[in-house]
Amino acid sequence: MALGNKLSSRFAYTTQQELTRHRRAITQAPNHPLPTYKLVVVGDGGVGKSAITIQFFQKMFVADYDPTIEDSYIQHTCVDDEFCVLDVLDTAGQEEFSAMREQYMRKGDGFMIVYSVTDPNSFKNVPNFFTQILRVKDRDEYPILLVANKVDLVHLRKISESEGRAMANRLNLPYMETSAKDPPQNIDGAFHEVVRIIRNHPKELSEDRRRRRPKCLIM
Ligand SMILES: Nc1nc2c(ncn2[C@@H]2O[C@H](COP(=O)(O)OP(=O)(O)OP(=O)(O)O)[C@@H](O)[C@H]2O)c(=O)[nH]1
Ligand SMILES: [Mg+2]
Repeated sequence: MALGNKLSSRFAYTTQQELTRHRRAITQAPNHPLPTYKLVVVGDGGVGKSAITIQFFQKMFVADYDPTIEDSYIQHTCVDDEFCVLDVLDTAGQEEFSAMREQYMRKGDGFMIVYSVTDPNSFKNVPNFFTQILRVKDRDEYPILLVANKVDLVHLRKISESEGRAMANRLNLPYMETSAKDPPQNIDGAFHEVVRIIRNHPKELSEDRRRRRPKCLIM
């Protein structure tokens, strides 16, 4: 038992060190060739933002509901034969944390607006998230994917695919249906699609990157 504890703490320490080194390597090396995409997952509380994110990063379904304050995940990934670093921010949907929204919206290169097909209120709130992102970014369009989650709950479904697509058309957004429950549906597909959408918006991305890059002062 004692040995087991010792071993696990040593391994945890080694893993933490490796993780820190790894994070530095992928986020701080100035000439690192891999592009980093910051994705922000937004939407009402309980729609499945954390379940989607954890299914993508850890390949497991979290059945319990534990409201998020803010969690972030980072990982190399390959989209259409090109490697990149995905840095995903899983945000709080609960109203009590809504004051933090503008702050995390400023950080995103691309967004997923998630609603649950079993929750009409979360669907009604989609335009609010959409307009808030555009306002914070001061743009009239931005890389955003509309995600209709929990499509496995066929008998509890209240928002049909055609209603979802009509909303996406109205806001001029691409649309995907997902389920985070095993077997997952379209989870990798949704994250990869946001990367594609960002890649197709080179101007927005390069402007944001330029703003974040430290300036070099020549004396
Ligand atoms: N059947 C089913 N349940 C899901 C799915 N996605 C999430 N859930 C469940 O819905 C509940 C809420 O999911 P979360 O991922 O915690 O929701 P959230 O959007 O992160 O909520 P906040 O952190 O409060 O904003 C949990 O019990 C999940 O297991 C899904 O695709 N299908
Ligand atoms: Mg959550």
